[in-house]
Amino acid sequence: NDAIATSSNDEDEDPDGVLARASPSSWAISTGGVVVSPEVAEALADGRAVVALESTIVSHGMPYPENLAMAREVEAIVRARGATPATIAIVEGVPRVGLPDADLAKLAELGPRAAKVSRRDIAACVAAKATGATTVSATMLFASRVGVSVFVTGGIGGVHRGGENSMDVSSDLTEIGRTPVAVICAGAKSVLDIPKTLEVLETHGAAVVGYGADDFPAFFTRNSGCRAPTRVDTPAEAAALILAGKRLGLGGTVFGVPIPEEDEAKGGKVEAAIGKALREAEAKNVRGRDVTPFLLRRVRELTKGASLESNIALVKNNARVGSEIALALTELEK
Ligand code: PSU
Ligand code: MN
Repeated sequence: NDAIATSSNDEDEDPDGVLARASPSSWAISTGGVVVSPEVAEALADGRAVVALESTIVSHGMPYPENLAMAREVEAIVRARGATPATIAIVEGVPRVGLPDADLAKLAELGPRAAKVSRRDIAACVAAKATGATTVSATMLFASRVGVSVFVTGGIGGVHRGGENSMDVSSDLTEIGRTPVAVICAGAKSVLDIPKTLEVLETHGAAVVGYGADDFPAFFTRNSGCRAPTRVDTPAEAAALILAGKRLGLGGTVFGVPIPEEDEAKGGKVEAAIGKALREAEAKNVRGRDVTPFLLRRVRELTKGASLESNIALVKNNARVGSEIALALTELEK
């Protein structure tokens, strides 16, 4: 990969001193100031499968210590399938692709005290030398910069209910339209307006695919009542679609993988919690980037942790599917 120059500790190669801050010593660095771990850099150089992972799901999406256990398990699932995990975050102002475990643990412990960084917030976080967890949009951007094409997470952001008035539309949607990375997720939560989310994805030219499903899934439930425009059923089919988009210079793709049946939220319990959480957010006037973390936390509390179990189960499932898709893509790109 031409974008990545392997580091030596030569001062001329590192005029900004990024490498000096980026211990351990043998880091590789891309031209854009994005630091790639040696494990990920080697996998990319060898044309092996790499799976990007986000960090806002760790800091803001789940409580400590379940968040750390989930992040480590997901990395282990990716490795067990023969791919290389690349967790992405900004650590003391340095965007990192492939996070040392100590940094992952620190982000998990910081939780919502870490900055939540979407595309909009990247420059400010880097300039302040701050530590921030990357959302789907910022994670896609850094993955794409270093040549990682497949990214696994839980759910994407979308158009919030009432978004036609508040204009609260996640930057995840515009990012999927413009950045050539495949996002493997369980769809969008019904805290969001799913039909409007699909409309905005279309507006931005984002490819939307049901994976083994006709519907675009609704995170806790397998069906949203909204059909995905495309369906694939195998990793090879998914990889062929990703490759076609890459070759034509198109934007990204979102694959909606339904939550496994045995982990699906049952009996309307989560739906009731979502309704209550939405009313509370309205009453408390929660706005902007605080909305999604607030809703996730309240749904978890109101379901007494049942939503957290489903959430962890679906992320692990996405890691298995995403690894298979990444492996299939490397086969096609050989
Ligand atoms: N949905 C989840 N879990 C999450 C998020 C969304 O089920 O952790 C996070 C992701 O990082 C996503 C971000 O990119 O929230 C979207 O935030 P916003 O709605 O503020 O754009
Ligand atoms: Mn928002």
